Amino acid sequence: MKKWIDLRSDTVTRPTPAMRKAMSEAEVGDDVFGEDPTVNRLQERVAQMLGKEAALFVPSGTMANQLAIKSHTQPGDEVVIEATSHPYNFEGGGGAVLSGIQFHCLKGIRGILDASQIEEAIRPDDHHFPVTRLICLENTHNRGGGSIYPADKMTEIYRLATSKGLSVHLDGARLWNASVASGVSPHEYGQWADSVSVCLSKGLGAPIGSLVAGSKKFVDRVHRFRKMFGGGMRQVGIIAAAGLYALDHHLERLKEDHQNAKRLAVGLKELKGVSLDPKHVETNIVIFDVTETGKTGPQIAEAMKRHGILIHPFGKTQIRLVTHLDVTEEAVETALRAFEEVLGKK
Ligand code: TLP
Repeated sequence: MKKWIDLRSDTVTRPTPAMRKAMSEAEVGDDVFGEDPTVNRLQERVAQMLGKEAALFVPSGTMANQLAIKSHTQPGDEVVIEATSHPYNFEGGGGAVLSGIQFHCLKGIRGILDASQIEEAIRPDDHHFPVTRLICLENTHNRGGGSIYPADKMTEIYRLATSKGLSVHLDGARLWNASVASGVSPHEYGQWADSVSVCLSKGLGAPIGSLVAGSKKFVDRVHRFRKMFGGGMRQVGIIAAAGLYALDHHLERLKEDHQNAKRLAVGLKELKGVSLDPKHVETNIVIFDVTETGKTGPQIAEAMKRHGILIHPFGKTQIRLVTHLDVTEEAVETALRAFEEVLGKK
């Protein structure tokens, strides 16, 4: 099998031999009956890490977000969200189909919103308008280039939500990256949201799995909808074990991914037609503009593939690179040399 350097996403990691061993040794039971001890351990651990009463294991980040939206809202409600967010753009229109909600999109700076923008978007109490019910935030922000939500902004938004009787859901698919990079603990981030979804299958390197955390009452509602959406799984401790292993062994190392992303950004900046500011690279995602290279994103991706490197074009003008467990420092240097051959130096 060809050994690619795969920078398309941090979802492409393969479980390490030690992770596979932990999976094969997992104690399991029927989780639909609540009898899988490994799943229960993972749920308790993540709830505790996020400072929440409970957490529920679900198959994907998309299901985690959609369950949270469903559990917070009624059909016809409005959900305030950033225009480039994952739930609005990359979840197949699930908000409309599964919850019957409409999104009210606001343009952020690299995905980050300000409380004042949200305040303006909250609908007045008038029968003409939909009811504003929920605010969704994303930390780190994927399309924003792995940007970190500043703690003071999250505090302000949560204060605003509380004063207006709204709930806040945090899409924390990469909250681990935000936490390791900022030094703000998942517990602290958890205080500024009523519900939090986290993923084990991205930077942490587990093959499958996300969790939704919140109050006991909220998670009970999520549980009911998980059944309805067909997300109840049986001897799933075999997967939860990978998540527990990842929390023990792969959390602190995220710093290496952040250093590698920074190195990529600094190197790319020197290449012809590339436009990016390395100081915007805060975690493991690098997004850059290629308009001035004279080539499109897909053309560059094709050329890089010939060098054994996989990258993700965002339309014609942008490229996203994501560092992860399976991308070494050496692989970063190899990728930079290939980019230099494809694009040339400034
Ligand atoms: N993001 C994937 C793609 O869907 C774009 C990726 O490669 O980055 N929230 C955020 C912020 C995400 O980035 C993702 C996955 C999800 C939710 C959904 O997670 P999954 O893929 O487990 O459904």
